[in-house]
Amino acid sequence: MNEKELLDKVAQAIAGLDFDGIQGICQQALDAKIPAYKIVSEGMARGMEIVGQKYEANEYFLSELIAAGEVMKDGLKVVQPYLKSGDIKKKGKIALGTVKGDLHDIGKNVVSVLLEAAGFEIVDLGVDVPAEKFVEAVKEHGVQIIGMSALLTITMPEMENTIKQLKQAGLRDKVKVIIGGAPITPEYAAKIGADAAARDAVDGVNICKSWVKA
Ligand code: B12
Repeated sequence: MNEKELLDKVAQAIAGLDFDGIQGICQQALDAKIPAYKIVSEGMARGMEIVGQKYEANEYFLSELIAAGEVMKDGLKVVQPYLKSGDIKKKGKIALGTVKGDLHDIGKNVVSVLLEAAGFEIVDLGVDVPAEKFVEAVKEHGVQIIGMSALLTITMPEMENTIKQLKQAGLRDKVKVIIGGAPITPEYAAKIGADAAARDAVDGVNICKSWVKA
């Protein structure tokens, strides 16, 4: 099986809720020397996207969504040890959270795994995170980057609110702000004064890496 077929198999194992098969397939992909990073970003994340589409098409319901998340966690147990970055020095600290009113965290968690693999230290603020908590993270943890996720159009304004509060606290110049989630566009990022919008997790990781290069 070639790389694409193996990555498809990983995606299908997640989309098909294959609890028994996922770890074996991940191991097979690792044995075939596919980078762990790719297994997560092009296999698992793709699988979760398919699950999202099935949910929207009423083929899957909440129980399947939860099950898919568990299958992904099982797969990560096999892949995660290989994700550990070679650098001992951490690249930087990032506070990640899903904004207030929004409970979607599957995408944020994929981003978190990949950022960690890229050498970043993650302060995961969880879901339903009010603006003040992001501000606190900058003060208390000295994070250099804030990553906000929103999947609902009605919670997108919370991103703008967070940026406003960062400005009010005099902290806006101390951090870079990246936003992501299905409804997020570069135009929206520019409008609310964020530094960047990520198309997907890999794009987000590359943007964060470019910020800490100097
Ligand atoms: C799973 C899901 C849920 C699950 C969430 C479980 C969980 N723990 O996350 C449950 C069932 C709980 C749920 C609830 C609701 N949901 Co919902 N949900 C989805 C669904 C099907 C998939 C989302 C997903 O996980 N995708 C897979 C991940 C991997 O993709 P992703 O999130 O886009 O993330 C990627 C990128 O966007 C990016 N990214 C994301 N965040 C960030 C952040 C940073 C910093 C960076 C760099 C990158 C990044 O990287 C990720 C990987 O590449 C979507 C539809 C869809 N197809 O998107 C609807 C969807 C988002 N939900 C929707 C709605 C309406 C709701 C509810 C209001 C439903 C209801 N009536 O109760 C509630 C709201 C609950 C709340 N307050 O948040 C709507 C939103 C409509 C809108 N435009 O606002 C959608 C679009 C479905 C639809 N078409 O109607 N939902």
